[in-house]
Amino acid sequence: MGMNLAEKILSEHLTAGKMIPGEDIAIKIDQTLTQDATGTMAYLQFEALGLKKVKTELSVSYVDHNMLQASFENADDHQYLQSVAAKYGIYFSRPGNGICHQVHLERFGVPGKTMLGSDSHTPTSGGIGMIAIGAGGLDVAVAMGGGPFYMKMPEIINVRLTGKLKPFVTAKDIILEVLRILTVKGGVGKIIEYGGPGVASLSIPERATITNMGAELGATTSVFPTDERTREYLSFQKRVKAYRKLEADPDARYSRIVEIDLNKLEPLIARPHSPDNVIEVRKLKNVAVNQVCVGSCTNSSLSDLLVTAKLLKGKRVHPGVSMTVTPGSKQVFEAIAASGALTEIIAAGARIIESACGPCIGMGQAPGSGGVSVRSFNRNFPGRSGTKDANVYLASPETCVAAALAGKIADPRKLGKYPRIVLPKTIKIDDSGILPPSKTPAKVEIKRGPNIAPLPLNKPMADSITGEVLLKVGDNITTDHIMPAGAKVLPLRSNIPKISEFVYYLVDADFSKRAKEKGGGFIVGGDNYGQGSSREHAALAPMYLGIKLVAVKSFARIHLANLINFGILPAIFADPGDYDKIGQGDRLELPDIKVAIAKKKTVEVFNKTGNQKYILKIDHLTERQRTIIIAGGLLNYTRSGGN
Ligand code: MIC
Ligand code: SF4
Repeated sequence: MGMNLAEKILSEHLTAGKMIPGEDIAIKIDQTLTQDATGTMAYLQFEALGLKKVKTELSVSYVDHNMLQASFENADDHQYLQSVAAKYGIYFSRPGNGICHQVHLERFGVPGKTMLGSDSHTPTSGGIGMIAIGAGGLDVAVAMGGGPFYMKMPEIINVRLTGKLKPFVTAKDIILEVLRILTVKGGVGKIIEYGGPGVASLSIPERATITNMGAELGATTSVFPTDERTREYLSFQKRVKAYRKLEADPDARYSRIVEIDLNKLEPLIARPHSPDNVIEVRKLKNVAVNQVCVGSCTNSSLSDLLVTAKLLKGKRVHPGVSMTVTPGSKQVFEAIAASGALTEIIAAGARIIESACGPCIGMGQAPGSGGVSVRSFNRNFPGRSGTKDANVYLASPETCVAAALAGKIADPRKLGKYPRIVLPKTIKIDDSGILPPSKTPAKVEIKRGPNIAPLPLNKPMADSITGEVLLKVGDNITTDHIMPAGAKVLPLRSNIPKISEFVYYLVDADFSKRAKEKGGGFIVGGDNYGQGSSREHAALAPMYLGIKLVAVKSFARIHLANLINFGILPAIFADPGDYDKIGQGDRLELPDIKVAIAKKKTVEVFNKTGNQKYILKIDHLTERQRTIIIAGGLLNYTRSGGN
């Protein structure tokens, strides 16, 4: 029987287990990527491993998130990251060089390789045929140390593309359609493998837009086959040697096939506050818009910005709209400057932002109160823009421009003839924004500013635990709810005691105070708990506050792994109906929990307040994960000789 593409790449990297969906496997990791907001923790953890050098083929440390330097914290962290990279054999992409995923695709992605990145949009490089997976910083630190990455073998879903996109219908509309079909939890435990005759018509940046937003499906990763378009892209990047032809065998099998006829697609838009809340743009009438943002790791490639410029050319942004444009990388920035496209964007009245995540993560450009923002980004979770009551819509750059010009959500097909974009034949390749590691690492001193607080460690699991339900939340809780980002909180990423004050603060401003007063406790949640980002701070900071158990109906993949890594027991209601019986403030008792974690498939919970008993499942935990939780997290486990 033939293999699909994901199986082929995974089998080349398999170090343990059988590739049967749901079975535990371990894979060798060739490349790692970190960004600054998760990187400081990842490198503190790497340092704690006591190694001289990374053991991967390639590791890159990017600075793209914490770019506003309103005070000393971010600049201090950048210096720390630069010195760590120089010392431990890691390439360092300087602030200003671009958004990690865009730069990685351009300069480092290699078809057929595996990558682990401390950012949930790491699968962007799946556009070039990599198996690129997002994970918590600690997992990435372990991978840099040469350790394999453990996961459950995902099911492989095939999205079969046929036909060709019509003018003004884009790659963004393809992934929005996939989100409409599969929803934000439809990809959990799955790899999305694209195929079919429609693939050939998509450029690499277009494929990367699609694999990037596979993160919004909750998927482990997404991957495209490679072909002549891949070769062209690599040759454009003067890296044609990295090309390798990769495709599924003709008789490959998939757990499900989703067919999308590109001819039938039309411009789509995700409404507040979820990327799967998708509707046709034409159906939204009279939605006035205050802000439009083009950029982010999902839509900031050269062609995205060239089309933005062409559509804006000679026109003016509506007086009621503030429009921002963010080039994804220094390469894109220089190219739009050289071609004159930048001038057209500026002339139309858009505001230009440096190559970074920027508004996507609430690092500036928060909309006004109650504001409507249309963005070419990938997430529109509540509060993420920096404004609690803002309404964020997600759409293609083309739809963004239509909104910017009309002052309201508008069908881009009304903009006239689709402009012809001609990419330059060659592009200036200048890697001066990427610093190679030092040739004399022994001489490099690590620079640690006062913003970097020591890493807190958890205690081993007690024999029995009691505590209060400190918070009860609903379905699809995102890590942006648990550990908000934004310009105020992000600079505290290297300081767990300080950042822990913001846990759940947009949901319940007293949460952190209450957790401290009660000496920790439990969290109860619904389905798809912890979707969204890879930030391990959403587990690490609750751990610091004494959270011992998170009981939910189901988990998102990366957050589940992060809870385990920090020694918090992630348990699932055996009877989802029990969720309704538990109330916030209830006192729970989990007797003999340590023995149960070590040996059983379930744990018993006694609700002292409601006088009830519930059963929580823990059979999703592997033996290794159980030992990690009992040890009080992966760092304790590794220190005591576990691997
Ligand atoms: C995001 O898009 O939410 C982030 C910010 O890039 C996160 C990482 C982080 O929180 O630092 C992600 O996607 O993993
Ligand atoms: Fe940055 Fe936004 Fe991409 Fe996250 S989703 S890496 S914040 S651009």
